Amino acid sequence: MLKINIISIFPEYLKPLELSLLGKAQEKGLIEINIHDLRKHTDDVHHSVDDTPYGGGAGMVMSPQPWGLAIDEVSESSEHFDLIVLTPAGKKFDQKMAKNFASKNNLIFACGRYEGIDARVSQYYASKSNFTVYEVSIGDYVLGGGEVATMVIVEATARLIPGVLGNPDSLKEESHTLTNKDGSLVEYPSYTKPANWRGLDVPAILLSGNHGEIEKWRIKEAERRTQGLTEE
Ligand code: JBK
Repeated sequence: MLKINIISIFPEYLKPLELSLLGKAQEKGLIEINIHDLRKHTDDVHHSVDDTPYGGGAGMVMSPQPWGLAIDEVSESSEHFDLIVLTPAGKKFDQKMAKNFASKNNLIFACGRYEGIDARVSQYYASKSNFTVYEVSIGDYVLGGGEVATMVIVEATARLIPGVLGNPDSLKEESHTLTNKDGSLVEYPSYTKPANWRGLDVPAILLSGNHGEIEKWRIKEAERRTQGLTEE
């Protein structure tokens, strides 16, 4: 079973992970998600989690001590842990990374805020033999912190675990029709009833019953769409 621990200063931000698909997966015992408040691991009266950067500059940096205590607490067992640190400077998240995470037993997500987490946190856990550390970004834009990025990665990862999706055929489809030669996701246009809606017809080929021709048409349309997205 995949155990996911998420550490954040805004644990309530991650509540949506208890709903719908992922909530059901937890009820079924397919995954376990535990959300932790970083501030529980502060000792000062103000529960501060950040400080000014050495070397000067704008913004604040998250202190290593609470992160160390929080990560130690969720990794007490002798198992292997994959620590995922969300940062705009990380490696870009993709479907291949989701498949890798879905094959793991213990994921820990560290959601940074401010200007990031003291670099020694990644350095320290990367040096431990029972840890693999990944610095990951979901894209080149500025977020308030790693919480939403964590939700994206958890959703993309959990749905790849057998039994999480109601219909396992939707995973199969993705592995051929919806992936082009670069490994990018592509999707053909979909239609359902009625066959004519506000004067617009469903392409006749889809009503022909010729499955070979339908498949060819879908691949052609998917490729056309992918080009439309990449050309700008
Ligand atoms: C961004 O994962 N990210 O992409 C991310 C995490 C934390 C802050 C950010 O601005 N982009």
